Amino acid sequence: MRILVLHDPQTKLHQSVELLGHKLIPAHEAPDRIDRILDALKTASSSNWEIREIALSEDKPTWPEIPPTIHSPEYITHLRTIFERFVSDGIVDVDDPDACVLPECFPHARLLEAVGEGANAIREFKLPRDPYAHLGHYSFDMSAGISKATFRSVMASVNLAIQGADLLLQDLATPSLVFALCRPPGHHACHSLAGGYCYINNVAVVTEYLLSRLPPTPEGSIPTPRIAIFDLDFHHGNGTQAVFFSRRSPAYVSIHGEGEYPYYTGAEDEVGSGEGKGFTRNFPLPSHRGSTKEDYFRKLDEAVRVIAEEWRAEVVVLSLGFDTFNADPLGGFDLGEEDYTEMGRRVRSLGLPVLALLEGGYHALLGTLVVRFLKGFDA
Ligand code: SP5
Ligand code: ZN
Repeated sequence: MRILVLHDPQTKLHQSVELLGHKLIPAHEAPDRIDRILDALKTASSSNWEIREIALSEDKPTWPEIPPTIHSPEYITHLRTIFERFVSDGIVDVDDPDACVLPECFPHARLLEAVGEGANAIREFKLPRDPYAHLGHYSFDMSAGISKATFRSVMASVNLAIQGADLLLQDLATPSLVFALCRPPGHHACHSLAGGYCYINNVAVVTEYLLSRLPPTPEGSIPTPRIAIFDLDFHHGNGTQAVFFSRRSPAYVSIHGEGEYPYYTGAEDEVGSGEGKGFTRNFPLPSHRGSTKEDYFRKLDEAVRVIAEEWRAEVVVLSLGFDTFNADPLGGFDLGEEDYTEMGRRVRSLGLPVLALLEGGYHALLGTLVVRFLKGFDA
């Protein structure tokens, strides 16, 4: 079994803050997450996996292309320029290492009630001139602040995913796992919205990339290569679901905390639309002591069955979050350290090439959980 772990130190440049309850704190999604994982992998020093450093080039024209089906060009421009705009407008001091700009007003759908039929008929919010408003225009919560280095880390993160895809494509016949230590994560990011620590939807971008490079599948009712996105983060991947909701490939399946962040998506009756109907599946599960590990593994088996038997997927893209751990500060099912070995084993049982991208996971034992998962995958 070939297991490759990819990382880029530039993913650690980004640092943000978040509002948790009544406090503005350094974001749980912090740079040391990557070091925790690398340290644990090196300590475990198995000969079964190779750790490879990838460097996003200084040469910006070589940075990954983001398909307009996944993110709008104006949204990408916003991510790239908004911090500098705050600096050039004299709002932020360029030498302040902690400077991180956050939204303060969101274009909520019900605001249209105040402007009557005219605006309702247009059904869109025009981008305001004031840069303060841009952050709210392009985010759905306050957990995706932008600092000087954010865009560089965001590009390094999606670049890791693309490099991972290239490595997987080099040898599709050999069962293998490529795990890109993406940071920031991606699965909450929508077409023109950041949120939940996410800016670019890494999984969505890399899935489009894989689809454009895999040979077409001749047989079956789904004409494109069959990719399944398997979202194992504790939180529902609202962004990934949204961008692929009306498509058959990729199909999307998620197991996530019921009634948890991002609160408004991920119900069982969200199953896709149009020709994509039946190619989105959601398995919400009560968090912590509201469900047992047996409940979790039943859902996991059902999701594995859907991927293998209903969709007959050929490649799996894994949104791999570790905030399902019972002691995670932002999530948690009834899962202990040892359960990640079993999780890895069951994903491995699909017998398919897997490209895994890091999503959440905020406990100090993050590195241990990753090692356990890889050991299970390798077993
Ligand atoms: C990628 C990812 O995992 N993003 C998650 C962002 C979650 N941010 C909001 C967290 C709200 C937590 N609710 C309190 C739970 C206390 N047990
Ligand atoms: Zn999460």
